[in-house]
Amino acid sequence: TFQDQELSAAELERSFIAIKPDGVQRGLIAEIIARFERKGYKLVAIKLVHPTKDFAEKHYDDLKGRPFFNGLTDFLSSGPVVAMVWEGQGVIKYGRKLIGATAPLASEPGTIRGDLAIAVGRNIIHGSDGPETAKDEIALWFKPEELLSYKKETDKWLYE
Ligand code: IDP
Ligand code: MG
Repeated sequence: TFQDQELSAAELERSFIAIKPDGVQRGLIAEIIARFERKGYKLVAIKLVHPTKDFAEKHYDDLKGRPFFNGLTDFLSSGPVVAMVWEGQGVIKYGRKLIGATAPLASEPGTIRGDLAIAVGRNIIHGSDGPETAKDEIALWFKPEELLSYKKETDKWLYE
């Protein structure tokens, strides 16, 4: 029924989203979280982490060999990061839309990077780019017990 509907598989889709050290230093944590929250996505895990260089290299494993890899992993491990898992229908793909293009100057206004950043190496936020990377990144950053499944009263006003 409307009152006690089960969440569908689509509504349980999850993405790994991280506010990088520049976003934390610039005081953009609340601003970024608010955009995912207002869309209707559900926060199911969050913590402040200072990643090691080794951990940053694991996170960006697919970019090993790129000329910016060393600078990128130095940067990710340069300070606290807000690591999060957001849940909801289409959150992986739509999360990338909320974030904007990799290069902030190519990001549309209205996106997080478009509104809040300039340089590609200081683009303030990370988001999983597909179901497989989402699964891998969530497993890398979080223990299973750190992910919370819960109902919100507003779920029934977000999904039909
Ligand atoms: P994404 O963060 O939009 O998924 P990726 O291609 O996965 O972009 O690259 C990961 C991160 O590496 C980017 O967010 C950006 O910070 C950095 N990066 C990507 N391309 C370049 C580049 O050409 N120069 C410097 N940094 C880059
Ligand atoms: Mg990426």
